[in-house]
Amino acid sequence: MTKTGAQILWECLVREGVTDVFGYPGGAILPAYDALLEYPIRHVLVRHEQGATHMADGYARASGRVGVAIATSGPGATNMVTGIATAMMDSSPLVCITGQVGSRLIGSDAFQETDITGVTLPITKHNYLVTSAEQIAPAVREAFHVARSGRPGPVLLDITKDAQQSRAEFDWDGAAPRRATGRPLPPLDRDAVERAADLINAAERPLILAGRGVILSDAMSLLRTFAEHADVPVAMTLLGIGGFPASHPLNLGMMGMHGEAWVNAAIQEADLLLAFGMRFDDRVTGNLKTYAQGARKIHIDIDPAEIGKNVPVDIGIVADLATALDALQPLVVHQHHRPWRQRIADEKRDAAVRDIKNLPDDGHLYAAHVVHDLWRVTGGDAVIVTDVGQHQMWEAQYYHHEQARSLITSGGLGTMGFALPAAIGAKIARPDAEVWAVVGDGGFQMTLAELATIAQEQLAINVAIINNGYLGMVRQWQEFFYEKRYAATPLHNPDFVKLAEAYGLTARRVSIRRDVVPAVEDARRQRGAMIIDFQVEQEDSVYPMVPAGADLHQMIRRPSPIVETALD
Ligand SMILES: Cc1cc2nc3c(=O)[nH]c(=O)nc-3n(C[C@H](O)[C@H](O)[C@H](O)COP(=O)(O)OP(=O)(O)OC[C@H]3O[C@@H](n4cnc5c(N)ncnc54)[C@H](O)[C@@H]3O)c2cc1C
Ligand SMILES: Cc1ncc(C[n+]2csc(CCOP(=O)(O)OP(=O)(O)O)c2C)c(N)n1
Ligand SMILES: [Mg+2]
Repeated sequence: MTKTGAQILWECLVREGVTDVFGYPGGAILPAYDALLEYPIRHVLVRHEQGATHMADGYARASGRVGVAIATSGPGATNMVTGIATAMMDSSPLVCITGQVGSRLIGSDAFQETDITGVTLPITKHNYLVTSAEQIAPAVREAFHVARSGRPGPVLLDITKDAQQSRAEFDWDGAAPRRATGRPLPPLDRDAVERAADLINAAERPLILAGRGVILSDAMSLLRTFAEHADVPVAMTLLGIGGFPASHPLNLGMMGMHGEAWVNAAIQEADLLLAFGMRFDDRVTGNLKTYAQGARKIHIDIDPAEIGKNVPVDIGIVADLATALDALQPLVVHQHHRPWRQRIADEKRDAAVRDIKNLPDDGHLYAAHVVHDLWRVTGGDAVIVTDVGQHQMWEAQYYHHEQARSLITSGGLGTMGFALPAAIGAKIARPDAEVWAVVGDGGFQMTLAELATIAQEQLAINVAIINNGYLGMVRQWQEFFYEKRYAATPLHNPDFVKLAEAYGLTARRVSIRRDVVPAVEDARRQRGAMIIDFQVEQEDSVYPMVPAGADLHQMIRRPSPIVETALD
């Protein structure tokens, strides 16, 4: 039976298990939109195509399924670029579908023509220009395969208008991906696994560096068994948070630029680092020349390009983490590292004195208090989607995540504007989850048009705006490294409560500490969305901090005793 290319597109999406897509229509994708009405797929109409890609990304990160975004050619497609690059940096599986001008018009500067496969070449795992209806089914099937296999990532399908309109034979089975896509994984290197076990068994000060690969590999319980068996403390990257329960006695917290001081000290003192599904980002290592000089290093990663890329390692194992841990576990002896764990615990004590959440209520509202109370009230079980900046780091420090996929944040690209749309995607993927967007006053304004999407779709998403009146993270750099010359960082904000109300959403303002818990509880009781404008201390900074490129152990610590307000 023949179908139009547009029908084949949706038919394939349904068969790939797609139930929700995020998009925005226009001329070159109109045939696909027309056919959409015949298929059981929920289409979420966004307010900007960047929002569609972040929603698809939030959907993928929250659920592990492939997220789908759809847009027209030209400006619709280019508006997707930031979202695609965001997904690429954090290995998020997306299929982005764009309409393209008619195949005979390609190259003629036709209306709304952009070479989007050219534009997105470096920021997609793979992309396709599809110019006939016959090519659609094989391209869609391969796109899904590529997006979700190996190290996941975004794939773009650019489909010409005539390919959507013309008819072709639909053959699902005949369209199965044929050629081996990407480099197939080599067989597990058993010799390397044995050598790794020897190093682990001999180590006195071992440390696990758990990254996003733990979550992508679904290796949470294997990691836990391994860490307990070998008695190895676990530090996490920003994107690894949730891969190991925060309340577990072996959990140390986050490493890196804004990681915990005792974690970075432990990395510098360790005699063995076990890097599991993390890529030694520069926010994680600081100065590479002085990074963990006394430690042997074992790196397990699914992507061979990551082994030895930034940090030379003694043993590199290219494998899915779960497979590698399965093989490693029986070779590792059960042991205890009490003196090592005690050493780290001693370091922790000093940090507690400097911890702002222990400051008695002095009338000021600190962002750390807001996040800490949000964690207490939600019991650590909410899905928190953060934007980028100081609030993102305070969330990582003060919200203690027990579950994988419960922190969704843009790590590699650090895309402001990510949180609000990504929270929409997360809520649609997991309607029963409690979803909070924790956003800065700056980043919120980059994509706040999606409040209309929340209202139209009647989504019960709570939004905590950490409103410090500044592009806070940049202000902090100006304070520390540019002599407090606050060029272009103070923000004159609109009334966020009135703004949310204009979208038909419930909103309130909180500016003192004792109002935080009632506001969070109220938001949880509400049936719909709630936007809370938390007016926090304006000139607080995120501590500790490793200045970019500095040695990991040379952190700027919060001045102790803690006294730092805008009034001082
Ligand atoms: C303002 C700001 C500040 C930041 N500060 C910090 C900080 O202080 N500390 C910090 O940690 N980060 C920080 N980041 C985030 C940082 O930039 C990186 O995004 C983050 O460190 C990357 O973590 P990752 O390597 O675990 O994840 P990814 O970058 O997602 O890498 C995952 C790795 O796992 C591998 N992998 C994927 N699937 C599998 C599998 N199945 N099996 C095995 N391996 C797999 C991949 O190949 C990849 O190498 C900050 C970001 C921002 C925006
Ligand atoms: C799209 C984009 N533009 C610029 C930046 C650089 N940047 C990183 S953090 C930050 C400030 C964020 O301010 P805000 O959203 O108010 O959050 P805060 O740091 O105050 O918590 C800026 C401008 C970025 N990460 N993303
Ligand atoms: Mg701000």
